[in-house]
Amino acid sequence: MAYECIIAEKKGKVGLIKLNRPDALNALNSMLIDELAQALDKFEANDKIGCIVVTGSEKAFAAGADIKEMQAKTYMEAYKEDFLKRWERITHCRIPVIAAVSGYALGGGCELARMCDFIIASSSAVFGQPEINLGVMPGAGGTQRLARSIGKAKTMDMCLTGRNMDAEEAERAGLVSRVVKEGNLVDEALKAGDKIASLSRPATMMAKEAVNVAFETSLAEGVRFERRMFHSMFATDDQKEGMSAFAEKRSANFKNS
Ligand code: DAK
Repeated sequence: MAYECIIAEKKGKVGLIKLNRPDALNALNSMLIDELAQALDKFEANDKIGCIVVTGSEKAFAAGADIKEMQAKTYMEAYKEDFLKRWERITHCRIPVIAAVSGYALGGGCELARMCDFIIASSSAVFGQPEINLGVMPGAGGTQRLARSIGKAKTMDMCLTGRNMDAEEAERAGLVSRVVKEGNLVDEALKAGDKIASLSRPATMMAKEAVNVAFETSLAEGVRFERRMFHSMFATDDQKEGMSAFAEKRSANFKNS
């Protein structure tokens, strides 16, 4: 399917989504967010796809929600149309999603990257929540998800001063899982995606679900949930295959069942 604001393509077992509004530094307008949701729906429904990579351009992952689109909105318009309602679609994706970030990831761009399961950044990546400079505040999880990644001090610093963080600081702070050379970003993210997609799809889905429970519940409840999930894996063919393959010194051939 042809999109206007994104490019979506299959790379083997990985779904690659490129945000594509170069003239606006990939500012996230409603059309882009809708198209992103549609592409996620399609990849998720395809059981041959085991992982999704979301990326932008070298200059910008995304410079935020589209300021020009929202500038003149009234409260009633925003409320009635439930403005920006599809933003969280990515957080409901059950298969793993990697953000591959180069250049600016600001405002909603930083929040969108953080909604993915993990972030691989190029050395040129810049993260920030500059909404305060516009007379507003983060609205897509910046004050909440960011605080869970990098703690109160850095979240307050970013949200209150609007200062940006470079890739090195973002990795040190725990926002980013790894930093790679500029130019290698998409290849490295696809390599990580390929590895995930070569594994048992139910196992990666369950591992993702269990990690996410850590952010919603107490430690005791989370550990109990993890143990029950682990028990349920003995009902899968992939557990039998993975463990037999290890014992027989061969590679596993997972069937996603
Ligand atoms: N929106 C619209 N257009 C943008 C944009 C944005 N966020 N960022 C850049 N552009 C456009 C510029 O207007 C310019 O367009 P033309 O003038 O050429 O037509 C073009 O992209 C190139 O930008 P610059 O000329 O400014 O490029 P520079 O290299 O000089 O500067 C920059 C790059 C990233 C430092 C600068 O563009 C910048 O400061 N951009 C704005 C960054 C920002 O403030 N972002 C936060 C936006 S507010 C919610 C969901 C999401 C949100 C809230 C609620 N819910 C679910 C409730 C999110 C809010 C935000 O993200």
